[in-house]
Amino acid sequence: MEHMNCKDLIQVMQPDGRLDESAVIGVSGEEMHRMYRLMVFTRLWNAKALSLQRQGRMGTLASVRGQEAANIGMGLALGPGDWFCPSFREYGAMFVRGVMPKDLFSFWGGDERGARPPEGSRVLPVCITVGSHLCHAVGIAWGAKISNERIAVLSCSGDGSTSQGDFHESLNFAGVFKLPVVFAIQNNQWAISVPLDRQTASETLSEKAAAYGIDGVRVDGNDVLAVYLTIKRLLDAARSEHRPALVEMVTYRMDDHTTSDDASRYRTEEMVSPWRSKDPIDRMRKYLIANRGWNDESETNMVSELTAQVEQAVKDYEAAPLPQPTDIFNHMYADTPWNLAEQKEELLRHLGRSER
Ligand SMILES: Cc1ncc(C[n+]2csc(CCOP(=O)(O)OP(=O)(O)O)c2C)c(N)n1
Ligand SMILES: [Mg+2]
Repeated sequence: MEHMNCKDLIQVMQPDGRLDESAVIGVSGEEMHRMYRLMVFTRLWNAKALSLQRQGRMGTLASVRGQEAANIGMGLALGPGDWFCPSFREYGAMFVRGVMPKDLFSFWGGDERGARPPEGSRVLPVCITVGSHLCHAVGIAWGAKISNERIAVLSCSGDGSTSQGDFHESLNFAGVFKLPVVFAIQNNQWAISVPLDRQTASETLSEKAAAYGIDGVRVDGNDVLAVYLTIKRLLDAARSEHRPALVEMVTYRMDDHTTSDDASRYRTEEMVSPWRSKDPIDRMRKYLIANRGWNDESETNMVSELTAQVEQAVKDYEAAPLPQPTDIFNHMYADTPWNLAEQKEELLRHLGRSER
């Protein structure tokens, strides 16, 4: 792996479930089952969230279907003291890190309280502003280096983020100051309706690392083991040698950009169908069936157990008292400026007259 060209694709499990066992020494069967379980949970949570949105029980959602391996591989690769800086399509990684499934329903339900990762989880809130959190990741990494804290920071953003100034500034700064940060890119081939070939003229995203003097690695993003092993290695190097890196995870966005989008207006079934056979969950299931004693019964039991967990999260989300309309004035400033205070008062008066 060490001597690979940054454009080469790292893969350890093929789409049919065949595994290069020599590449995964040190990963136990139990860990593989856990990876599979977490990917399935993420898919079930996502399907439920889409359904809630369609029923008017939740707001907009950016579906993660097809990207579960990239999510879970990242989440599991993090060390206990490391920070994770997500954008908006990383629920699986956030769950691994301790973010509650009910809280992400709340977040996409427009409730501010769902935006707060648990204390100590070392996860930043969902970041909708494309690429801006890469600067935060760099800031955390710089702080850790200055205070001699032996941790690494992992950011995750999309292929679209690589066209943002923030991406350039962050990678440049990390390279110059030799910061313990790994920039993971979920290259799902689309930024809403913009395909990758309109995003960049580079052959790969990983090769962009060369411009910043940092390591660039390209990995099969639908291969959970490859993602996990690669990012773990990069985070170890970031932590112990202050060696920043860029890792491109090659995957595919199987659904619309969000529930507000209709991808059939800009992409055809012929474009999507080759990716169906590369599904990250089917791949792991095939391997587990052939090699680790997985069967229909274990599958059924696991799915019903995980479905019950998702249903419980829906109950908890819907049982929470509704947020107040005046919440829109909170959380922005430590001290509310006079004009916002006035507007809040006005809204309260209005609510007093009409709805309450
Ligand atoms: C700074 C900024 N510009 C534009 C948008 C609108 N927007 C939301 S998601 C998105 C595309 C992001 O594509 P990519 O980075 O590939 O991530 P993906 O959605 O594919 O996961 C855009 C343009 C935004 N949220 N922030
Ligand atoms: Mg994208």
